[in-house]
Amino acid sequence: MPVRSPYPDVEIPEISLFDFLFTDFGGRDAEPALIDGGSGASISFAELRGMVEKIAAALAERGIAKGDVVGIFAPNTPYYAAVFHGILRANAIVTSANSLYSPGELAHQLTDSGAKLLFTVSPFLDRAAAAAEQAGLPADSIIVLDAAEGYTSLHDLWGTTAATPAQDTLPTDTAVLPYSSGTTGLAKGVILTHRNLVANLLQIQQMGTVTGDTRILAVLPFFHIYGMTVMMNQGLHANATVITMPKFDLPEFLRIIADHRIQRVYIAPPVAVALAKHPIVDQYDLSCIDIIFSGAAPLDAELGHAMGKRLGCTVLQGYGMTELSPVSHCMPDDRPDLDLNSSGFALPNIVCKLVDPETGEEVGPGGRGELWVKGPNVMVGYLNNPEATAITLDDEGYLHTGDVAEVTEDGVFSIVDRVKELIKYKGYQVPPAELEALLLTNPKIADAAVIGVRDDEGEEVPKAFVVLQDGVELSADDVMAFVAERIAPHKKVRVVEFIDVIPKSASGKILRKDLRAREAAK
Ligand code: AYL
Repeated sequence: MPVRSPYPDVEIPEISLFDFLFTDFGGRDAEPALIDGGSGASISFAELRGMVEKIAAALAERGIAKGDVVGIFAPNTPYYAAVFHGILRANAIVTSANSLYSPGELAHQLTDSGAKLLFTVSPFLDRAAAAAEQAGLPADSIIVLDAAEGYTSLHDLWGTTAATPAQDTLPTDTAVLPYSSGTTGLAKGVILTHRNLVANLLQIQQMGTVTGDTRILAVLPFFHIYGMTVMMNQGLHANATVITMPKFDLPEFLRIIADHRIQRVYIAPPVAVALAKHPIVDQYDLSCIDIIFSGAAPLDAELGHAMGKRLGCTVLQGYGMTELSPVSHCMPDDRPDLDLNSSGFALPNIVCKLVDPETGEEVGPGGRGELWVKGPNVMVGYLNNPEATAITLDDEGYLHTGDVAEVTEDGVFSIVDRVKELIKYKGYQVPPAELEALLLTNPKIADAAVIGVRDDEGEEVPKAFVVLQDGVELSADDVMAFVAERIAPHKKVRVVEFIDVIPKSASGKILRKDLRAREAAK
């Protein structure tokens, strides 16, 4: 029997994300919507709406129209939100790129998504310009949020006299194309509609207590769906204040929490290690924190409890996936008593199945199975990739997550394993297929396979099994350096083992299971 959310369904209004977020600020029009944690500069809700409309007008003036894709390659700042919603207000689509991307990785996303323009910041210009060139975009298709000689800046856009275009967006139109490798293969554009994003905000709202008085820290990046939905858009929806940080730095993170009296901090598990253990934490007054919410990778309950005890706050865990807009399960604010190893209940409007990956049979409470999720937050599919869509979404509308879960009689879900090939390093996706393809471009490497293994601290890290060509010499360090030079730092290969042959099935598929068994036997 499918497991339904224990919460009553919420009604999803048939409106655009702009109308959902920018129609009524609950009287908080002049209050800060976003504050730059570093400088303290803030943008009010009314100012943000004005910027969004200006950016939409300027984009329309440049020929951006309904269905066009515009990239954002930038760290978290208040302007990120202005650009993001400006693009949507122009009836266009946002593709958000990882700030750590190399030019090659960014070029792939720009080409694959068909982006016509790219917003970035001057410190990223070298990579952005190289990527734009590789993707065949003209140099004047780059707009910088700050300022750079020879480039159009956001400041220039404020000068537009063009009218804001009519809103021509349907709830079923694509809003964003974040990239995810899903259960297999390379990173793909995940088609999330306005309705998907509006639905997930309403579903999340039922679980939490975020109000206009809440100050949320946004250190997790807005380019990733966690930061985008749970920090940026949830903050706007609740008329709360979002304090942005461009990148994680422990002392600055602690200072911003203390100075801005942050009540709600969203993290991925590696931050919990620092908060539970690092001595510097004691130097700051963090009594303002009510809730720390962890997602994106499994949180160790013992570590979570240690962090909660040290900071005197509630610790909650949630589960999600880019393809789910992203949250499908979480511990609600009023149930910190739930097992912290769990990811809580299914959100409203969600139905789940647990399915034994071997037999295809549904399993009930007490059993383990692959988690299948159905609900209004489930993606439409992968961009230009019907094959990947077909293996992920079934005819009944269930998304096959590739994660293995258990559920209690009370409907509390715990993620206990993964059957997909994806590796998560510090909460970020590392697609093994991408590393394997990259390794094979080295002429000294005959074959390669990559799986996730645990390092001494229990962190999941990519390990490469490498078969060398006959008679060549290549050290493990050489292999790691070869990869590191070509990709974002979170995708680095961190362990290398040379091997005679990669185990493969008759059809040539890498038998990752055998490699995992080989690791386990060590
Ligand atoms: P993606 N426990 C175990 N694994 C998890 C968890 C968790 N709590 N959360 C996410 N994952 C893994 O697309 C899992 O393998 O989205 C899942 O398929 O980068 C994969 O990460 C998805 O990776 C929130 C808000 C979680 C956001 C998110 C994370 C979205 C990460 C909970 O409340």
